[in-house]
Amino acid sequence: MTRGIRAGALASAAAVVAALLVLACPAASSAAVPKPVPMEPLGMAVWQGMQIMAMRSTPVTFGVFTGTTMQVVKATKKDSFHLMVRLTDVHTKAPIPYSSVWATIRKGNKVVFDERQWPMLSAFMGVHYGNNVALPGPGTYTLTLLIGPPQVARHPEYMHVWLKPHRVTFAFQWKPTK
Ligand SMILES: [Cu+2]
Repeated sequence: MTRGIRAGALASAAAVVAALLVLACPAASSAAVPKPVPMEPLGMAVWQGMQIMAMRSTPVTFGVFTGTTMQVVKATKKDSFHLMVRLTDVHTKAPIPYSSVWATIRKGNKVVFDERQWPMLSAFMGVHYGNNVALPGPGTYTLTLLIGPPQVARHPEYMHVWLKPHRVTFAFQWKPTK
């Protein structure tokens, strides 16, 4: 276990160096990189060393690439926010890809949103699972996230964790901005 953590610390240090390199690279600061979007946390939980962080930002237009075509999903006036779920290793802070995230939002007992979160790339956000969400109005909601086990080959340190689907629920407030 100690070995895994030490290796994790090394990976983390390497990630910091890589991030600094990206920041120092002039190409990375071109107009193609979007401006940071203000984000608000909706909830956070830890599952077997995986941090599950739900956040929202203003709705965004995104593209879903199928391998041959780019399907553009436009942000509409009906959208309340862009829901982002970030899965990271609590020890190394490395993002965890190859998982699946399903989001269900309820107002009381009524389901108002029930959709897959797309595995998503963002220059500002990094690897996350996201989708735009339209809520019926202001109020208190509950967000349930169903996190699927990453279906991928794993190095030994990840062979005994995240083997069954895991559900977390957060309560949050929504008040539309005018
Ligand atoms: Cu996103």
